[in-house]
Amino acid sequence: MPAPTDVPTDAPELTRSQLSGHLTVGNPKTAAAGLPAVASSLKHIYQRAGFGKGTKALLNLNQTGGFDCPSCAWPDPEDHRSSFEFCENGAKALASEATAKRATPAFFADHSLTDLAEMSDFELDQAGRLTQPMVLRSGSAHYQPLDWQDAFDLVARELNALGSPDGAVFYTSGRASNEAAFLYQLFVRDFGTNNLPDCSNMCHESSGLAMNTSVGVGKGTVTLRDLECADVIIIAGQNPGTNHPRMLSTLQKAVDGGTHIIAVNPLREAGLSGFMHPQHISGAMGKATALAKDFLPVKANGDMALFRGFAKALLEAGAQDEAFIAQHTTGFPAYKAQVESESWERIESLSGIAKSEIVRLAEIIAKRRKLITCWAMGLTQHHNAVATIREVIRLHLLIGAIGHEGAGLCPVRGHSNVQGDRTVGVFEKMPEWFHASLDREFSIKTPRAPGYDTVAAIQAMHEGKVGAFIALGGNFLQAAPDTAYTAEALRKCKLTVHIATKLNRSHLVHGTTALLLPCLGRSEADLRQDGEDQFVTVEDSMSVVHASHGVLAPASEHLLSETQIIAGMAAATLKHRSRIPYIELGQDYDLIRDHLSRIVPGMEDYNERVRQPSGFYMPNSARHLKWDTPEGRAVFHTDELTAFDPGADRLTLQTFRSHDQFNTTVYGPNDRYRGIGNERRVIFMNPDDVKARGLSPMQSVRITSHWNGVKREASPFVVIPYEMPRGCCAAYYPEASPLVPIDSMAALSHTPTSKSVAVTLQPV
Ligand SMILES: Nc1nc2c(c(=O)[nH]1)N[C@H]1C(S)=C(S)[C@@H](COP(=O)(O)OP(=O)(O)OC[C@H]3O[C@@H](n4cnc5c(=O)[nH]c(N)nc54)[C@H](O)[C@@H]3O)O[C@H]1N2
Ligand SMILES: Nc1nc2c(c(=O)[nH]1)N[C@H]1C(S)=C(S)[C@@H](COP(=O)(O)OP(=O)(O)OC[C@H]3O[C@@H](n4cnc5c(=O)[nH]c(N)nc54)[C@H](O)[C@@H]3O)O[C@H]1N2
Ligand SMILES: [Mo]
Repeated sequence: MPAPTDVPTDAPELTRSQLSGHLTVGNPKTAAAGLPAVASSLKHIYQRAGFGKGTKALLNLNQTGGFDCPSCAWPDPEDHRSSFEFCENGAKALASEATAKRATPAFFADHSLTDLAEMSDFELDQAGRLTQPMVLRSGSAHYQPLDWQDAFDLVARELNALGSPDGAVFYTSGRASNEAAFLYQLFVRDFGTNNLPDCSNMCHESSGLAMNTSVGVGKGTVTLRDLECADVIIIAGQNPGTNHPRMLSTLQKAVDGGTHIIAVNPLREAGLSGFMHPQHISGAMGKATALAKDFLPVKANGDMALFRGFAKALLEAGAQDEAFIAQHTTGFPAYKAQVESESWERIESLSGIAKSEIVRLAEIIAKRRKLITCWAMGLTQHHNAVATIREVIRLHLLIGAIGHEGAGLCPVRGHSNVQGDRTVGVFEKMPEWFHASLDREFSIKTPRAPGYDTVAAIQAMHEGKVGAFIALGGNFLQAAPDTAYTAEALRKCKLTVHIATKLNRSHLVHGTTALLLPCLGRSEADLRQDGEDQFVTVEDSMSVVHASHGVLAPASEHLLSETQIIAGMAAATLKHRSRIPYIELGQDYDLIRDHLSRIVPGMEDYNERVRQPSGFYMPNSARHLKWDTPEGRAVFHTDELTAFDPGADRLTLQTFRSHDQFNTTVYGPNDRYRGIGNERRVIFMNPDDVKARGLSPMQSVRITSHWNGVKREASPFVVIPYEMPRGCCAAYYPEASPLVPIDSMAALSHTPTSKSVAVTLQPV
């Protein structure tokens, strides 16, 4: 792979964001939600969608018979939904989809590609919902409207002109429904490739891999009910107040019932400290429930050391569950020896947490064995992510904290249906049983060679091996690492296609020809050709599959559902080469669910069971103490203890989310809980690191990242002193994504190391 050169990689046309000049800095909050969250929800929804539509939208959000929230994947309570079962950030996601603004053909006639490239990501999103299929032809300065059939024929021509089906890449973002995702992967495999990278490759891939190889399932093993009755909940590398706000009401219930919460995070995030339930009088009045009893300010990537410390303390106290270990696991003696030979000095220095603290908390864990660990991107996006998560799993195996009520593993998923997309086949390397099932069901022969994951896809595009890039949702350019490198990669394609609801920067950094195919959002009514209303299904972070019924009027009469768009592309591309009736499947989702009920174990009688008000639960072998590993047991792997070392005089940068964004969609310029107003180009640093570098608060700096001898730069960012361990710093994604090296990936999972970037700073 040709290495990127040491040029300023933050090319202005790729980010278009400058300092606002209006930055305000206040004290970080010590509790999340409360009335400001209610006020913010209502403001977003009524300003963007209008009063009538906004009210209808909110009353149907996460209700039985309504639609699933398009924001995060946190589950809905089964028995006690309030009529406002949503959070501030769910309301923002919905407001963004239900906006009254439209990016019509007239908008594109008024704005050339060059004009659009001048806009910020926020402004692009503010253009509103896409209304018609649009094409950017080679040499043209504008996107122009075209008919749906012409769009499908264009895709078909380009795909069929490729030398090999492997010359096409089909990306998926985790918002696609089970029905759309299933039809998509069916088309892709029928066409002849497994090139199905998805956002999961950048997200929880490390969790799936660690769990599959240790306990034989790639998903969480707990339910909401388990969380409510756990003795101890560890929340590591996750910021629920912003990214999974509905989790806070579950945590509040747990705390009310006596659960001890331990937060593990370099930053004291507001949602970890306290919660003001906006639907309870005391919460709305500003009275917070304290959530985490203990807060461990771990060093960046110090988690593996911390969890090994817990294991060491438990072993030293003889607190392991010998019966569980003997009956259910393999590999324990080697792991035990490894832990015993690890020194406390090294554990303390890598984690940044004192032995006395680790031992004190290990005693609490040992006494009260119902342990659940929740984690997200703070654990998955590091070089040693798989080993770190396996260390978490080993702690659970050591004390038998899995497979019984109130105990287990809880990777908190991101996108609302990212888990379901995997279940139904969006994966570049699905297991053989899935291929065999597909082949049997449709009398086809799907290819078996693994396809490209996200990073491999970008590298292949860069090498000129990819002619067509198709995206089912998402914002590939801004979500991927190494923005400039990814932009070069996309520009080498002959065709780039985006199935999308709203305009984003990936639509402006395009192949020779580009298509925008506008689809219905999840909140919108989806009618069959016979006029009957139909619904889609999704799977939440705790493996509950349920229906989602759109209720709002579609943003434009020209929109098709994602499933119909996929069917149109498939039928035009494969014509008589395939016997699969794509158009029929795209019209009637019950037919797709019938196929799924015969293909995916656990989805039997799908159509019937998903019509039950709360849906149904997908089976989870580890939850029932069945170990679907080659060893037939839960596995203690021996992973060497490591922590990222950025090098002398460098800091470890993490790229994370503000309170005002959903991934690459920026809702606004504020980060209320961290006290930041009107600016996204900030870098949070320990005050002593600011001083030691001769910098001062509010000063503008250029950030340079260092990897394999290559430098990448992004500028300017304003220095904000903030409480965190020395050696760490943090900036928002996607502004800081140009700094994440394409070839810096987690071992085994290939997840870009968005939370472990070695950086230096220079004043500008
Ligand atoms: N409103 C909103 N909701 C969202 C999203 C959104 O953008 N906006 N995104 C969705 C998606 S796709 C996902 S994957 C999730 C993401 O949810 P999170 O994983 O919560 O997202 P991040 O903002 O990346 O936050 C990572 C957290 O980990 C901490 N952290 C960083 N490095 C380390 C480390 O080395 N160790 C430890 N222990 N902690 C560390 C950070 O300080 C931060 O609190 O949220 C989903 N929900
Ligand atoms: N530096 C850095 N990079 C990261 C991360 C990080 O923490 N740091 N996090 C990573 C993670 S966890 C993830 S999951 C990825 C996210 O990567 P993606 O999923 O690719 O990105 P999103 O920003 O969620 O995609 C937003 C776009 O989706 C489209 N969209 C919205 N709703 C719909 C819909 O219903 N249907 C369709 N077809 N399109 C729709 C809109 O056009 C919108 O602009 O980013 C990753 N990138
Ligand atoms: Mo994610």
